Amino acid sequence: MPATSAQANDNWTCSDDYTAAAYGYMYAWDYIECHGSAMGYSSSWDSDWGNSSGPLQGADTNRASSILNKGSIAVQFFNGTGQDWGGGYICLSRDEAYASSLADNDFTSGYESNGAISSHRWVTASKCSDNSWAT
Ligand SMILES: [Ca+2]
Repeated sequence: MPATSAQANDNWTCSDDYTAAAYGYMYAWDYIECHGSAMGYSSSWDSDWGNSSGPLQGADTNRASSILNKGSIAVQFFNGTGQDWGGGYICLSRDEAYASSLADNDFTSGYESNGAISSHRWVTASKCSDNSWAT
């Protein structure tokens, strides 16, 4: 685990983080259960969590263990990078709100999504209808 500035008062649950989250944003944490400070958050998209531009950068790629959606539509998270938005993905709908442990969720390609997300974008729910979450 990389060193983080985890907040002492942060509980091992995503529900309080969801309450505190800003409307219109998705968040990602390197710990499960939305623990500590979010490593990144975004109201837009980012086609590469490992480059030096956009809301998620550098060491953020291949690191997320929990994610949260407080936007108005679904968030699609990809194993790969690039604006072709290809390859395996997972989706987090508005109603699902958060996934507390990505270890329980595989990309559509079959690979485990925990520690493997590298990009994201917002999409309508119909583009993400084939995902069910084990929270
Ligand atoms: Ca980026």
